[in-house]
This record gives sequence, structure tokens and C-alpha cells, in this order.
Amino acid sequence: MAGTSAYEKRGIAVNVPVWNADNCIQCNQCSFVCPHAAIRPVLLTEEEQAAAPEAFKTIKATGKALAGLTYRMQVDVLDCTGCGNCVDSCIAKTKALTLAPIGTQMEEQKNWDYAVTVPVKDDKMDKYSVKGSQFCQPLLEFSGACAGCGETPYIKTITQLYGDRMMIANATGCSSIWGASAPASPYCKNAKGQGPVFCNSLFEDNAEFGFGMVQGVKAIRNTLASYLGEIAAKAPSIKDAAEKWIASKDDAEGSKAASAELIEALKDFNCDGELKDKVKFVKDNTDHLVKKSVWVIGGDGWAYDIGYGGLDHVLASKEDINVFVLDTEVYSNTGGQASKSTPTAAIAQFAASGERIKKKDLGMMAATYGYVYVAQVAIGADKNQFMKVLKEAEAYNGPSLIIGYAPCINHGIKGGMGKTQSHEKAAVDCGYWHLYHFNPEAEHPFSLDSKEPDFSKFQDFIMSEVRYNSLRRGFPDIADELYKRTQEEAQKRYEGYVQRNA
Ligand SMILES: Cc1ncc(C[n+]2csc(CCOP(=O)(O)OP(=O)(O)O)c2C)c(N)n1
Repeated sequence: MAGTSAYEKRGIAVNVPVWNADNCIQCNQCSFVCPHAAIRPVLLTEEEQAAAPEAFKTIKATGKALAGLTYRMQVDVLDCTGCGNCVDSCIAKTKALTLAPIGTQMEEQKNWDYAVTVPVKDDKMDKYSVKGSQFCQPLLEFSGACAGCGETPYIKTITQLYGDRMMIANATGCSSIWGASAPASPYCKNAKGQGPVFCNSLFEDNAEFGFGMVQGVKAIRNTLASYLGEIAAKAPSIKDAAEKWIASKDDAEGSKAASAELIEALKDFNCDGELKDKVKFVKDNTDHLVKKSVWVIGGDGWAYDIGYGGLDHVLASKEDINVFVLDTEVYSNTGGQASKSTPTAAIAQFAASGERIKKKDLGMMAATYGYVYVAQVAIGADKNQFMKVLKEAEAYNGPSLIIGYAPCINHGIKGGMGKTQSHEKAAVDCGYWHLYHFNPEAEHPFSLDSKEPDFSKFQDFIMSEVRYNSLRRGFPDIADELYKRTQEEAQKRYEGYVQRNA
């Protein structure tokens, strides 16, 4: 059952954000980073505004594209987990969000209940922009992820752009647990009844599982094209619509329009004789007319270690498949075991005296194929870079691999889980994590997207996490050497990117 998490209304936050309309600059950053889709911008027409509850205060929506509409940032008090990343990410001169005890905000729920009845207006702005993406409905909401989870905002955004035609193959790990803790399913549907198809395979074969989805979809769609070609040749009433679909079937937006036209044309179309079964096949498979966006999702334990053989094989296949690795640098869901993504010096399970092996560069390994789109992202550091590479990766007619840095409760971040987004920024600023993309179709495929880091901040950054700073307490003899080594490895990695970028 899709979307059942919306019925939980757990009310677990101690403090929830309160929106101050006067300070808001309508950037939608707060909504973008929310791990639980519990704060969303709403656009209203005059009639919708008139029907709103009295307390539903709005402001004039800014920008030409939103002329005539009013705007409100709506908090969902009972589904919020109170992490505070929205407040931390607010870029208004004077913050437009503050935290207040949940008890003082219960009346807000009436406003939320109204907000979700207002039709989504996702066609006004470029949905691939940071602001515009947030006017699209998240089709991942109110999951059971930790407050401040670094993983969910990435996938939430992907559902906002592609959720209506998305298929997900999910490796076992946190994402399969927050993604499908029956009976509370956070993957939901839009007003047309479209939403992501989600299935969790094993920890060890998820890339192969997604590859099977791609093959299955391809077989059905190729059969549709072949049958429709035959039908079009003999049935003038659907010829145009069928040919149009065949011509645009591999173009996402084009296939949406052509599919709608074809479904309409097929409504009253029946025929006997040799084409009867083929027409039935087409009618039975209209849900495959729109081009699918297949996503293979999992953590670093899956991608770097246990599922790596399959992942490598699938990336090498040249098939049109998208992979998103939620990189928490440990096996998060089973309590934080070290993976080959864990950097030197970090304490993790099976690395109780600090990891001794340097972090594997999964992205660059994949880039050696030359035809795999690869990117490293961190939305806390650069949302625009994420939106750009997400659009390119999804549209790339071949394998894509996006690796997203995802701060996790296992890291023990100083400042807590309300700072996961600013922590991502700090990670990039000090050279702990780098942003880049490798686009096989570009003249210069590799592009280093993050600025030159300030490595003098590196040691302070790692000391702001318990997984690193506890090494000194437990193993004072070797701690400094390992801290030095992990920084050197990050620097070497960066130098390699600079060389490629030249
Ligand atoms: C073959 C196999 N080994 C171990 C497990 C237990 N297990 C489930 S999830 C998981 C950790 C997943 O870690 P990761 O891929 O990094 O994802 P995260 O939880 O960090 O998002 C493990 C070890 C399993 N399900 N199958």
C-alpha cells in the first residue's frame, strides 16, 4: 500500500519550525533539505486563498512565473521530527524560521491539512532548479528515517522530478528500512495516481535486480513498439498517435504527451482477426508507454563492498540505468560497520582502533569505463550542482552513478543531527568530500565542481565527529599518525581530481 506513512502522524518532535512570512525570501531551501518532507511551499490562486483557514497567512509569490499567486511555507507539525535543518539552512537575512515547542504549534496542523488539498502547481517554474523542484510534490514523505537523516533529502528530490515514472530497486540498508517499513510506506502517489514503484531486493544483488527491471521494461516497450507499428499500418484511426508514440518513446517528456494521446485514441479502438491479441497486449500495458526512470539505490556497504561485483557489471553494461549511492561511510543500518568507503582513522565496528585502509574512490573507478556518467554530490554544500548533475545523469542514455555524501547518526556530529546539512558544507570546504561530475558526452568529461578546499580546516572538521575524535581517547599513540594519513589521502585524492580537471 502506497503512502500509508501519511496516516501515522507521530508527533515526535520536541520543537518544530515556525514560519515568519515577513522574513521569508521564498528560496525553498528549507523544504529542499527536509528529510521528512514535513515543510513545503504552497502556491495558491485567489479562490484557493479565499477558501483557506483564517490562520493560513500568505505572501505575494515573487517572480514573474508565479504572478497572481500567493505563497506560504507550510509546516507539518505532526510529521516533523524536529531536527532543525530547515532553520539551519534558511538563508534569509533575518531567519524566516525559528524553532518553538510543538505544544505551541498544534493549531498549525489545520493549515497543513488544508495545504495538502491545494492542487500542486509544478508547471510554473523550471523544476530542475532548486526553488522550482520544491513546487513539485515529494513522492517520499514522512519516512521513519532518523531526524536530520542525510540520505532521504536526495531521494526525496529525485521523486519530485521523476517519481511519476520512477522504478526503484533498493538494496537492503537504511534506505530499504525508511523506504518500506511496512505497514508505513513513505513512497506515495500524486493526484493522478502515479508514484514510484519500489522493491527491495537483497543486500548483495541490488544492481542486478535493477538491471532486471531495465531488461523487463525494455522487452515490454520494444514489444509495444513492434505491435503498434503493425497496428498503425492497418488501422488509420490510431496511425498518427501510434507513430507519434514510437517516435518519442525514448524521450521522457515527449513520451508522456504521446502516451496520453495514444491512450485516448485506443479507448474506442477494437479489432478482430490477427491483430486482436496485439491490441489487447497494448491495452494491457499502457502503464509502460511513458518512459521509465529506473533507479538503483543503496548504501556504501552495498555499493563499495557487498554488491560491488554486480554494480560494476551493471555499470559496464551500457544500459540506461541510474544508480544512487547514499554514502554514510559505514553500514548504517546494522550499527555502523566499516565499509571500503570508511576513511582512515574513523572508528567503526570492525575498525575499533580506527580504520587503517584508505577510502576507495568508487566514482573514479566507474569513470574509467569512459561511458558511465559519474558524480559526487553533497546538497548541504551545493544544491545547484546536485540539480545539474541529477538532470544530466537521468537524461544520459547509459549508466549513471551518483554518490551523495550522507551524514549519519553513527558519525556523532558535534552540534547534532540538526546540523547535517551545514556539516556537508563543512566537509566540502575543508576537502574531506569533493564535488565533481564526469559526463561522457561533454567535450571535457571531468569537471571538478567544488572550489579549492581549505585543508587547514580538515583536522577541526574530523574532530567535530565522535567517530574520529574518540580515536585519540582510546588510542593516543597512533591517533595523530592516522589523522595525518587520512588528511594526506584526501589531499592526494583532490590533487588527482585537479589533474583530471586540467
Ligand atoms: C548478505 C547480507 N549480509 C548482511 C545483511 C545485513 N544487513 C542488512 S542492511 C546492512 C547494512 C547496509 O549498509 P549500507 O549498504 O552502507 O546502507 P546504509 O544502512 O548505510 O544506508 C547489513 C549488513 C544482509 N541483509 N544481507
